[in-house]
Formats: sequence, structure tokens, C-alpha cells
Amino acid sequence: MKFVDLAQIEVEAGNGGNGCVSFHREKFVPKGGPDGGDGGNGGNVVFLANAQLHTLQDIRYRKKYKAENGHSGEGNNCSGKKGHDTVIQVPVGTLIRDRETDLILADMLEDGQDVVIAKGGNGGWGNQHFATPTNRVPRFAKPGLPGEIRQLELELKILADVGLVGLPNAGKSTLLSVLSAARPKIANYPFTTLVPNLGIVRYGDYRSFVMADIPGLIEGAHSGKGLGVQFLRHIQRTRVLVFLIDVNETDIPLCYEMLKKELMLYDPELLSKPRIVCVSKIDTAPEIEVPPLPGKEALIPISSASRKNLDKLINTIVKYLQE
Ligand SMILES: Nc1nc2c(ncn2[C@@H]2O[C@H](COP(=O)(O)OP(=O)(O)OP(=O)(O)O)[C@@H](O)[C@H]2O)c(=O)[nH]1
Ligand SMILES: [Mg+2]
Repeated sequence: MKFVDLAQIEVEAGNGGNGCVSFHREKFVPKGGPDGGDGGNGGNVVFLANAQLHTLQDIRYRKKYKAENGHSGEGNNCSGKKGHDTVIQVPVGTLIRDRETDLILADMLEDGQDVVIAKGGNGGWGNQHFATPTNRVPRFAKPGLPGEIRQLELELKILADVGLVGLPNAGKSTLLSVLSAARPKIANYPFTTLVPNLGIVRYGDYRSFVMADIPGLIEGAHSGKGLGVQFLRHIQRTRVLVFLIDVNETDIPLCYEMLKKELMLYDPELLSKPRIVCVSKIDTAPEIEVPPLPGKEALIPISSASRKNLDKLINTIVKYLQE
């Protein structure tokens, strides 16, 4: 299944039902007063965050969502029924933006969170409300008001505490698979990972954090080369970044600079997050002395295969998360 993390849809709330013009009619009761009921309110379009969902695929499939109109009022002071709400379920982490104003209407951060995004129109008043001493037979009622219509852009930004950043084939998915129960695809070729994977890393007795493995970055990623750029947005919300650089890279500091540059060009904020640099797969080159990096970043040589320094990595991540 294709990973869909952007969707454009139109939502339309229900129109209010019209108020009713009616007069009380009863045998032996002359000139009954106005008894036209009010129209019901239109249904709202409501968004509901659901932790079981992981893509916007199903939402994008449909372009337009409409809530039910309110029913018209009726005689005998009967109000019209309210229109049913239309509820759109989205994954946790979905941002809802109004395409016309560019304003963010909601950020669906918690499972079960619900937000009215398009409000149904109010029902119109029936003529029962309009009798006055000078007009006891009001032959008019108010029409219902139209429901709100909005053009929306939905964007899914997965929520993870830690993001893994590295060239393709650096060992990101492998690291996620040994630290968590996640089972991402792993293979010895670049661009194995096509969509972000999340895993829960447990440590201590009951504690955990969420780690995201995103597709590998290559030079020019910020301008759309390779796969990584469309997923960089997912690490915008992480709190700590872990860079992974294969120990077999010919120039590790250069590789590190390239990764930093790509993040900087995409969003300079990414570089203000605490980061840890790992030289990966050191089981394959135990003799190599990793040169110190410029700057003060923690540098940890690791091996997912032999689990070397994985505890140290987790402790460092936790230390940064707690700061
Ligand atoms: N020897 C050894 N091999 C490793 C280690 N970590 C990863 N590998 C191998 O490196 C290759 C790439 O690993 P992946 O985890 O798929 O790399 P990735 O960074 O997720 O790659 P993309 O998804 O393409 O960006 C696989 O063949 C892994 O088995 C390690 O610690 N030691
Ligand atoms: Mg991968």
C-alpha cells in the first residue's frame, strides 16, 4: 500500500433547515396563531484522531465530504431534525490546514481528540416566532443558513521522540529492528525503506520512547533528490536526532557535513535539536579509529549486529529526552 501523508479534500457542513410557515387549525378554534416550527441545524463536519490509523490513504480516496442538512420545520410547532454530523477519522499526528487562508485549523495530537472543522448552518426560525401585536399572522419564516464549506489540506506528521537520519543503507532500519519490536524491511541496497517506520524502544522497567526510521537521504535531498525529502517533515517533530554513518564510508566527517547540510537546507530548525552521531556497523571494521567530529556532538560507534554500545546509545538518547 502506498504511504499517503498528504491529502486535499473539501468539506461541507449541512445547511440549516428552513423555518416553517403554518397556522394552527382546529375545529371550533377560529384564527389559530402561527405554529410553524424551526428548521433543524445542519450537521457539522468533525475530525476525530484515531491511533489505529497510519495513513491518509482512505481519506484521499474521497475528495468531498458533506454533512447532512437540517430538516425543515413543520406545523404544530414541530422543529425539524438536526442533520447528522459527518465524522472523518484521521491518524494521530494529522495537521488540518485551510487551503484558502493557509491557517492551521487543528493539530490532531491525541487519540480520541475531536474537532469541528466545518460548522453546520443554523436552522431558520418558523413563523411562530414572528407574531407581534401588529402582525398576528406572519406569513414568513427564516430560511436555514448555509453550512460552512472549507478546502482543506491534511498533512500527516508522525510523532516520534527520536528520528534516525542517514544515507541509504547506513543501517537505520536494522538499528530500529534491534532496539524495538518493529520489523522494517532490511536489505543490503539503498532505498530499502520507502515509508517511515516507527518503533517503541523500551528501557528501564516501564519506560519507552518512539523512534522513527525514515528513508535514506542523499545529497540534494532537500530539493527533492532521492526519497528522503518528502519524509523530512516527519522528523520536524522529533526531539532528538540520531545520525547514522556507515563506518565503511570513505570520508565520515564529509558525510556528516552533507547530512547536516541537507537538513539545514530543508529546515534550519532541525539542526537546533540535540543530535547524536553514530558510526554504524563497527563490527565490520573493528580496527578503524573513528576521527573526532568537529563540534561537540556525542559520537558513538555502534553495531546493531553485535549490539556494541547500544545501551550507551539508549542512555544518551534518554538523557537528551529528559533535558
Ligand atoms: N555487519 C553489519 N551489518 C549491518 C549492521 N547494520 C545494518 N547492516 C546491514 O546493512 C544493510 C543495510 O541495512 P538497513 O538497515 O536496511 O539500512 P537503511 O539505512 O535502513 O537503508 P535504507 O532503508 O535503504 O535507507 C543490510 O544488509 C544490513 O544487514 C551492523 O551493525 N553490522
Ligand atoms: Mg531502511
